[in-house]
Amino acid sequence: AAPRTFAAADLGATSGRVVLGRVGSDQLDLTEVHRFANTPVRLPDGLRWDVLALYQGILDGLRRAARAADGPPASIGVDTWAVDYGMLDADGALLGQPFHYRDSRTDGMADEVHSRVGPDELYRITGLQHLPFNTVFQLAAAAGGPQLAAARSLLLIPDLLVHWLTGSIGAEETNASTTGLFDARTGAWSTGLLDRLGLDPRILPPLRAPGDPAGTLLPHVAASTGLPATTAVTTVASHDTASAVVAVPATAPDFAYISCGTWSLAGLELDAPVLTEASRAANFTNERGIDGTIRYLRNIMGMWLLEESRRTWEAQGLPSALEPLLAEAGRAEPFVSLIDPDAPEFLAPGDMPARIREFCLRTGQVAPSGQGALVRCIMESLALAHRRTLREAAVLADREISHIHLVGGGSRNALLCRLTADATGLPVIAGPTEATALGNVLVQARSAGLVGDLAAMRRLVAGTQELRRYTPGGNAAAWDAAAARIESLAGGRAS
Ligand code: LFR
Repeated sequence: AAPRTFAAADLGATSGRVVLGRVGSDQLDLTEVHRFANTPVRLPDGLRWDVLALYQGILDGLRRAARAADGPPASIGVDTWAVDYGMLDADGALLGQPFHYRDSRTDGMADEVHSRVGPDELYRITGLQHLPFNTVFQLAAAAGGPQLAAARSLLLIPDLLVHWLTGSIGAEETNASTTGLFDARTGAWSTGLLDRLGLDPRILPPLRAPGDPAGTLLPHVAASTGLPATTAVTTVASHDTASAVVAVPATAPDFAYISCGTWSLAGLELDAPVLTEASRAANFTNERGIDGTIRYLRNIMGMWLLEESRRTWEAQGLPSALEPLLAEAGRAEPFVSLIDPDAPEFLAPGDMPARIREFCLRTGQVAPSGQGALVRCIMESLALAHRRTLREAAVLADREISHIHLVGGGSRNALLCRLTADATGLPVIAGPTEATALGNVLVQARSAGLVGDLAAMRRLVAGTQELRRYTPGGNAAAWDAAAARIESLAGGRAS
């Protein structure tokens, strides 16, 4: 078949972009046509996403896509981060700007939910790791309020954007699996759970799977973008992490992946969920991938720690450019200070360098003495978290890991890739950087008949994208000692 073009709207926590992907039998090229900032806004009642600006950014991108040299895209797919949602009232109007998952209104809400459904039972149903911002906890914060009472449908962010583009209503299943309202075994909404939590099941739209059609553009969208009104919108793996995992360039079965951006999502691809008590205790998640696969992984705080540190430094008038900071970190003395990146105090926006120094002092360590030392501390601590997470995943899922695919923006960070290879003792294959957009495009291309199954999609990525290999080196005994040290500091919480 002749190559065709697909548009991916891919929104991350700090920026959004519209990317055109050209796909042929041995071709997979991406061109970014538009990039825009994603700037959350703090209102008196909490931290919100500016979802109208994000939608406008997508429309601006589509307008450019309409004029692309290779012709307009055959279809469009939308992916974003998970768990967050907008609600529509009976007239289809958006009820308030969606909350940001880092907003503190969910504090204490897990206890509220657990008093109705215990954490162990919740895990046996949903298989979801405990994160304070899971949709189920956000809804507990909304309970009793006027907006939830007026809601007729709850749409996860990508589903909301698809609704605005097409008028159609649906819940894409990879993202639905992150809500805490979805049954990990059956792959359906857990109506039993909704009942017990006092949530009206009718607000949850029918599920749709990656690859399903999601409609065509509404007439005013076609008119304002210049795209034909017949342009299809295709359901993709709308959870960005699920799209990134699609584009992991694995060609052998015994791989682990780390999707590394604002978060590091480290884990395995499985055929069936692991819902054991040990898995719950280790806080592993069973999120859905495409084609019924399970993304068995844990969230690690990721590059957020560095992004927030740089934001703080910039505000303080200190150097904040990425490359020089990483170079300085590369020269800094190893294993001076270590943190548990997943300590709860690192979740909310704020002065990350101060919080990191406090963590070190509180745990009887030296506080990092300068910017290079602090970045070194973040990078080594992330590498150790990668090691801990993947080793635990292998045990809990009873699988061998022979190599790691590190994809996403973090794959450009050579220091982190090298430290991850050294810490784990496993080769790291870094890239593609744009895994999420590639996964988005590939699922659309598959629906159009241009590429075959998941293995074929991955072969296409492996054969066309630039990858870098990091062979483990360094001092293995020093990494073992550092791993033991951080485990004792975290008091087992990070074990
Ligand atoms: C990554 C991600 C994670 C999810 C977090 C919050 O962008 O989607 O998978 O846990 O953001 O939604």
